Amino acid sequence: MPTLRSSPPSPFARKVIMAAAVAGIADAFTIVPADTNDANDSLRKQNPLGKIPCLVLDDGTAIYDSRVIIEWLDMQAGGNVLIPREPEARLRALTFQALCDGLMDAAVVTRYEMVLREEPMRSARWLDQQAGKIQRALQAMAEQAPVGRRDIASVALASALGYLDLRFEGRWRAQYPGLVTWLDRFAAEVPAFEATRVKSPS
Ligand SMILES: N[C@@H](CCC(=O)N[C@@H](CS)C(=O)NCC(=O)O)C(=O)O
Repeated sequence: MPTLRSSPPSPFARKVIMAAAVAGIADAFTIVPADTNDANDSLRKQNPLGKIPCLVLDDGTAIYDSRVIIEWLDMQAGGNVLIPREPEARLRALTFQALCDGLMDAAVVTRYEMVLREEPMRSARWLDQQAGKIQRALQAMAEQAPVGRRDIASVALASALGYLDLRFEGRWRAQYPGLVTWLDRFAAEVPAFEATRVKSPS
């Protein structure tokens, strides 16, 4: 049985776990927790970048990053499930996923800067640059939020907004009521969203 090296707060891991559920193949892998800060964790042998999520197949082949794991899931589900086959829809969904991943990247490095560096060591310029990415991405998400079928675009959007709720106290909500409505609907339709929500963040 393939294993997913992962950790609950990771928005990229959550995206993969929700995508498996949306594709109807939640049992495609079992989850094996990984500690990205532990040099002795086998994760660094599986993924030289030491990042999660990382999917390890039965023959030991490691698949990363999350976008490639999504490709794998789509193949397992028979194709055209998470990633539309029709070229225009495919590029739109993948670009939207890149937008959501980019927001998550900016939010994750902001979190690292705040947690790992003492206040005087933090770079206000760097943090501003990340905040700008998050703001512009939210604006684009509000304008282009996916409608209709649940594919990687909607799963990625739910992961991104969920991470802002987890680490940034949901401050996005006041400015983007349309996205709040969108996320409420996603949560109602996709039980994996609530099932993967971190209840008591550390
Ligand atoms: N592009 C990667 C990003 C993954 C990522 O940034 N994962 C974070 C956790 S959310 C991580 O492993 N950080 C540990 C590190 O960078 O050493 C993906 O899509 O999987």
